[in-house]
Amino acid sequence: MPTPSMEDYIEQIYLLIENKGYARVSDIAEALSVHPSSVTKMVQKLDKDDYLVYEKYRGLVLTPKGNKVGKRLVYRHELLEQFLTVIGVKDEHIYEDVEGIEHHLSWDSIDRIGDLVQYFEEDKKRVEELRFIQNRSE
Ligand SMILES: [Mn+2]
Repeated sequence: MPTPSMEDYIEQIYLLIENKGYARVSDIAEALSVHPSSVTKMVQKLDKDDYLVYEKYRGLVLTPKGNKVGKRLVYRHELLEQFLTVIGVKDEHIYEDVEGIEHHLSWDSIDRIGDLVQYFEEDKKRVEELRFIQNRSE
């Protein structure tokens, strides 16, 4: 199991490769607001644990294991953003709150939150009912 910090790196590397086609140490450092030397250290660890390989000309490439984990982590992040949005959390809090909780929930909780998001998405009246309660108690 990757640690929370490893998860942050795998998630960002996956996103960079998906959006730009490659992930450079400098891009990862910028995305995570850390020093490039920390990135190099973590990349070595992730290489050792078989999440990625460092190839001389292509740079960082996720292994099938790294790719699978990265996809799951990005899904989890997006699901939690949807969840906070549907329950009415203000946009300005969403990203930071997701970053704060995403590593600390079991996949059981993630899947149950997924059920709840689906419950609200299947019938928009349910969202309106929730907003009604929220406005009433304000
Ligand atoms: Mn995240």
